[in-house]
Amino acid sequence: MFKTLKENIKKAFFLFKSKNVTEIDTSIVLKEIGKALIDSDVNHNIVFNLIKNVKKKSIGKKILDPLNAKQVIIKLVHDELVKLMGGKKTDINMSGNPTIILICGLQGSGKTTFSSKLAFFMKKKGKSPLLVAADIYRPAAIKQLNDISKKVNIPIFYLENNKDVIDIIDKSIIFSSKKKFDPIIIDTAGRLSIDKIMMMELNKISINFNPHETLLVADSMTGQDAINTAKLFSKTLKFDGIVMTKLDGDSKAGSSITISSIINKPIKFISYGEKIQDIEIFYPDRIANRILGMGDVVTFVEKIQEQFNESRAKKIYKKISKNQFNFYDLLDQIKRVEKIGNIKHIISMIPGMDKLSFIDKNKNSFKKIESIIYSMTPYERYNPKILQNENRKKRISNGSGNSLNDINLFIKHFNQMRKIMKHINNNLGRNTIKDLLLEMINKKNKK
Ligand SMILES: Nc1nc2c(ncn2[C@@H]2O[C@H](COP(=O)(O)OP(=O)(O)OP(=O)(O)O)[C@@H](O)[C@H]2O)c(=O)[nH]1
Ligand SMILES: [Mg+2]
Repeated sequence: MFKTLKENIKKAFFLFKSKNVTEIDTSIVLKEIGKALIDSDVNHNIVFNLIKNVKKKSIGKKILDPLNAKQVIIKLVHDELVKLMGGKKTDINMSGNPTIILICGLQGSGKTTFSSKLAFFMKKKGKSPLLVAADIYRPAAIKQLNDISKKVNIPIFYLENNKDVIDIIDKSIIFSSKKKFDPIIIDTAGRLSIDKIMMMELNKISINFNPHETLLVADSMTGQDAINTAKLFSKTLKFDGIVMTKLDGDSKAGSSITISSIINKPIKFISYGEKIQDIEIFYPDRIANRILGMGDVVTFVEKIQEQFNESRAKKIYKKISKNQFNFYDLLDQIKRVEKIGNIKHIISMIPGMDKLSFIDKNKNSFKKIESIIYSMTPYERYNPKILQNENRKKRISNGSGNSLNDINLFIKHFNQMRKIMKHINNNLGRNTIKDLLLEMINKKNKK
């Protein structure tokens, strides 16, 4: 997610070379950041304003050396990005009894996939969702929804030969009242472009059932087109929020940064892969952290928490913030992450983790790292520092079947990862990982 943008922003910071950073150096770096944003399909005017604001705010800030300059600029760009992405996360309205959620969007934007993901997401939160197949045009639509939902045991309502959407939805509501399903997620038909028939149908559904939440699904891979489509939709249909899909496709991801400020509607969810669990609530500040290479430890830990117990997750927060993360912890996380799926995505959430070139992102496996850690003694796993010793490294190399060079690289990257985690925790101000971690720990303690 945002891979190219992230890499280009990272490269921009390498331009802070000289020991004494000048205003010209800052301008050069900001220009490159601007280019990176434009390359990812963020609109020129928005980039221009963002850079202008950052420049203005950087004047008078004590910028001494490259490291300090990078921190200042990251913080300022972070704040601008968060603002652009709508500031805070916006919840969906679940106040109905049952709640009706209408999913709409262009053909192929990812409505059916998202509807199932959302149902799965709700189920994990303890709800009993019902999926309604309201795409009456594409013959395979019911089967598609059925196939996905069967795998995860989510009920689906459909009337095979019925071509009256209003009647189908009406009956699905009666059905769900009897069976106590809540929420009802309605997957509608899409069109290649916005046309009268589709908009009339959606409006008819909207007027008849007054959904508690109407979500527009936008394909992030279509870049500016996603924004234009959302603009047109907003002219004829009342919707409450946007879902950006296919964020795993890297190009043009910039549309997700700007769409909500242009349309004036919040992004509520993002979807980023073929797996049913590849869905997240949209948190602007966490996404800004990821774009700026600060990772997103909070979402990472939440993902782990979904799978495992809370006290374990809390321990990890504390270890990261105290710089006590060791090889045991890394191994433990790897085991858990492997079960969660989408390794590439998970890696992007952990600051510095992408540095671990050992991770075989395509095969979804951390086998090499695991073999190295398994060849360490318990004492070594708890005390990463003692692995400076050559004899220990040679023993691990022989034991794990990896070259000494591999062992050295792994240890180097592990130390870099710890340093980055520590650096992030120590050096950045509000709205950063440290605050989020503390906030979450406090919230959990209060419960
Ligand atoms: N990589 C990736 N593919 C996705 C994602 N969401 C959907 N897709 C794929 O995009 C294609 C279209 O997705 P659908 O969910 O069928 O889209 P739709 O909007 O329901 O399409 P229509 O019903 O034809 O209008 C399918 O091949 C999905 O597997 C995503 O987040 N990432
Ligand atoms: Mg569909």
